Amino acid sequence: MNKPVRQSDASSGTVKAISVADYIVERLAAEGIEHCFGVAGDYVFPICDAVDSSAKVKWIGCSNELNASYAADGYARIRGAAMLATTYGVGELSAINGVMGAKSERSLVFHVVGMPSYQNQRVRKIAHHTLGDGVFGNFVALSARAACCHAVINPENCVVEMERVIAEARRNNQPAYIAVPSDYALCPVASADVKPIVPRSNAAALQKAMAIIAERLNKAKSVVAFPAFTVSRLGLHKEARQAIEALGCPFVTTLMEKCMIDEGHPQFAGMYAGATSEPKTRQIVEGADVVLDLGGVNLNDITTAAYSGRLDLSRFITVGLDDVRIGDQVIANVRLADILSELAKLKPSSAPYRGKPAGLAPVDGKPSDKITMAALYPRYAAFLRAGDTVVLETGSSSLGVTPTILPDGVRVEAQVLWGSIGWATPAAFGVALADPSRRTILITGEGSHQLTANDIGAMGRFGANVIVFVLNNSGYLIERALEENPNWTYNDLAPWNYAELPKALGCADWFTARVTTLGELDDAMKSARAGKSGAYIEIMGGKMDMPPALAFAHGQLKAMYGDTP
Ligand SMILES: Cc1ncc(C[n+]2csc(CCOP(=O)(O)OP(=O)(O)O)c2C)c(N)n1
Ligand SMILES: [Mg+2]
Repeated sequence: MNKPVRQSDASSGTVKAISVADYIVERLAAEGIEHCFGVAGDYVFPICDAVDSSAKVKWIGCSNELNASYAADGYARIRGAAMLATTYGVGELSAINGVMGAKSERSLVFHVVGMPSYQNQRVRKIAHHTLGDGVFGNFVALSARAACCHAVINPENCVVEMERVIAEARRNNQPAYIAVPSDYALCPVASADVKPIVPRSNAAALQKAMAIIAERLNKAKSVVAFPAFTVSRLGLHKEARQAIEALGCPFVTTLMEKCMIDEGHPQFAGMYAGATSEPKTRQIVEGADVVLDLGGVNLNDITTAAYSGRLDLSRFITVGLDDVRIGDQVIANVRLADILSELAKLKPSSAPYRGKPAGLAPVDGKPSDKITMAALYPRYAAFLRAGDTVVLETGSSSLGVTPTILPDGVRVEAQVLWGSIGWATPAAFGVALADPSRRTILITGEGSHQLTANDIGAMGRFGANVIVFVLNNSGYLIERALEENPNWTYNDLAPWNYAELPKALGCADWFTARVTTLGELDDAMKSARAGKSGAYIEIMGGKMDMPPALAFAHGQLKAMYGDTP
């Protein structure tokens, strides 16, 4: 693959080397990428042309680069990697929030940016999309910080640099930034004899790590497994489940790992969220002799319900993507996938844990009742089924859905740590394109949706048949709850007619509804499920009607933000 493929030019009968731009697209296609999200621009035309003429990668134009970066993040979570193409300065800077979010949440986005030509850079021409100072490195420095590695490509370094950044991005499962001057992009790529670098464990380090882990597990009176969101990003769901089944111990998840392993699994001991956990779950985690952290769980303010848990980190065995940490001892050069497969070979020392899987919450309320949050969340659980992928937005909805037990076979994606509102709408688009065999369900608040709703149009254009639920509760409810005073005007919004957006944005065949009663909601859910095209349901909720987890946070403001000094 790395030997530049030769293309024959039928008209002249000659054989010429593939261009840098074509090589980059081909090489990324070999990483399993079939779509490129982006916005065109002159400096990036060679990359756009290479995508448009590629038989392997399809151009997916988004309304803006921020949306494209979120869509690429969603795609990468399902496919393992995504491609994002933006133009110099103005384009790449708009994408930075989304790329940085992918870095934070460990999602592998290849961000390819077209730069002004080498010739113009060399003579410091004053060019558009610059500060007018003849300096061309300003934005490379910024975009590179949003990635875990970067390369500025020329025809000679292209083959080697692509292997380096691909390997490094895979090692960290984080974005790579690839900048290409527009004239270099059209040059023939120089061949180089390199092979893809696949990150592997060092055999001796793996053996050492496993010996220490096995000893700790054998001595422990109680073990709990904590599979982390990184397991999902690396597509290691099955391997993590097999490891946990071999160990026989209970496992818990935080809301970042919602449904990563079925919640109906007999070893599932509930969702851990500090003091808001079920008492039994809390006891299993906080009382465990060993907490086996598989992938590096992120114990932040959201996942620990305002740091309300009592976790003793000295009892943690943390298996990272590349190392294992036990107390102060670190064993480097071991890969998570290899540890999981070694753990799957262990034998449980006692009978496996068997929890009582909690059933779905009952669906209550009369058809004529107004929609309350107490009635809404069990309805989502009843609506969802195996084969659905739910994309959850930051806001009251995510705090309502995550504590609700969902059916087996449902996958959930949320941007809990980075928490940039507007993410979920384009991310759902990327998720839907990444795996059309599953149904993608977007659950968002209307305030978040206002940031990126324009790419509902792209969903329609590219046939992504997402079912969209928009909770319209007259503003930023989560923010109202996170303050003493819920009535600050900055938490109010322009009152859009959300249910009319799909039509205005070109989704002519979508089912749309605005629902105010439970009966209307139930009917709309049935119609959305029955249809093959996309669907868009605007749910009218109460201005201060919030799920219990948010009400809890409202009482914990000092713990979350610190006291007034
Ligand atoms: C990019 C960005 N800007 C601002 C915020 C702060 N913020 C967090 S949640 C939120 C409001 C969400 O409101 P909505 O989507 O309507 O959900 P609700 O809580 O009302 O259900 C805001 C503004 C953020 N997280 N990200
Ligand atoms: Mg709202």
